[in-house]
Amino acid sequence: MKKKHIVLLACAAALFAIGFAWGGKTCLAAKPSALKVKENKIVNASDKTVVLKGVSTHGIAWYPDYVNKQCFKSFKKMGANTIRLAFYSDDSAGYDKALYSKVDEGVKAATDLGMYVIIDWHILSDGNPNTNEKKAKEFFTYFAKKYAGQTNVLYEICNEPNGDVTWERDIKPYAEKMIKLIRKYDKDGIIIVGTPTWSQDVDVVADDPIEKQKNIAYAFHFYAATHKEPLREKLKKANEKGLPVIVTEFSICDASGNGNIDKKEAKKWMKLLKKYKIGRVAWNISNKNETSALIKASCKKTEKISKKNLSKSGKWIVGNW
Ligand code: IDC
Repeated sequence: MKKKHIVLLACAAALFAIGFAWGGKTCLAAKPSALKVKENKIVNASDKTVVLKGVSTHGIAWYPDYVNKQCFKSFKKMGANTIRLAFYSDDSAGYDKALYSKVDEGVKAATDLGMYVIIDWHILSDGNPNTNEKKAKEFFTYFAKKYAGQTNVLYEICNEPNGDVTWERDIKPYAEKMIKLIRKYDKDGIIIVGTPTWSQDVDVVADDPIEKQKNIAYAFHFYAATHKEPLREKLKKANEKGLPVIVTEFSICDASGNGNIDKKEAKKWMKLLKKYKIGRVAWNISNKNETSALIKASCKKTEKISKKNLSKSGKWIVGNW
C-alpha cells in the first residue's frame, strides 16, 4: 500500500471514530439511563449517583398550555433533567380523567428531550391518600401499563398526605397497595412515596420503611421561607438512617406558594441537598401571580422561555440549584 493510501485510510478511520463517538453521545442524550435506588441514593446502571434536578408543572387542569416540548426544553437549557407532571386527584382541585392525555403529552415531550419525568398523583385537599384510592388505582393502572419499560418514567403515588393521617395506619398500607399494582406492569420504575405532614416527616418513615420492595424512594417537600432548621433536622435524620429521599417539590417562598422569598434559608437548603446529592424539583411552571410561579406574571409565553422571563424565585432557583 502506498503511503498516500495509508494516510487516507487513517483519516477515514479517524472520521469514522469521531462520528461514532458523536453518535453515541447523541444517543445517550436522547435516552436517560435507567435509574434504581441503591442504599439512600438514586443511581444509574453503573451505580453512579444521579441527581434529579427539575421543575414541576402547576396543576395541569389549570395550566395545561405549559405542558409542551418547547417549554420543557427551555428549562432543560437552564439545567433541568426532570419534569414533574402534577395531576390533582380531588374533584374540587380539577381532577378530570380527560386530562390523562395531557400527562401522555407531557411524558412524550420530556422523553423526546431525554429528560426524566415524574407522574405525580397530586393529593392535597384530599389529605388521606385512601380517600381517592379507587381513582388512584385507575390512574396508575393506565400509566404503569403504558410506560412499563420506559426507563425515564417515575411514579409519585401521593403528593402530600396531610390532616388526620398517619404513616402506619394510612400511608404505608396505601403505598403497599399501589406498589403492588404498579409492579404488575412496571417491574423496575422508581416509585416515590409521599410522607406524613405534607411530605415532611421522612424521619418517621425512616424508622419504618417499606420492606421487600426495590426502587422505592420517599418524597420530601420544603418551602424555604416557612421550613427551616427543624425540617432540615428531619432530613438529616432520615439520611443518616439510610432513607432514599427525593425533593419532588420545593420553593424559596412560604408554604402557601406565595409571600416573601428567603434566600438565606434557601442557600442553606441547597447546601444540604448538594452535600447529600438529593434530587430537587421546583414548584411551579406557570405565570400565576404568586411567588412560587417560576415565570413572571407579565410573561405570556408558554414556550421558548428564557431566563429573563423568569420570576424572582425562578431566577434564583435556576441560578442556584
Ligand atoms: C398551590 C399553588 C396554588 C394553588 C394551591 C391549591 O401554588 O396556586 O392555588 O396549590 O391547589 C404544596 C402543594 C402544592 C401547592 C404549594 C403551594 O403540593 O399543590 O400549590 N404547596 O401552596 N405543598 C406545599 C406548598
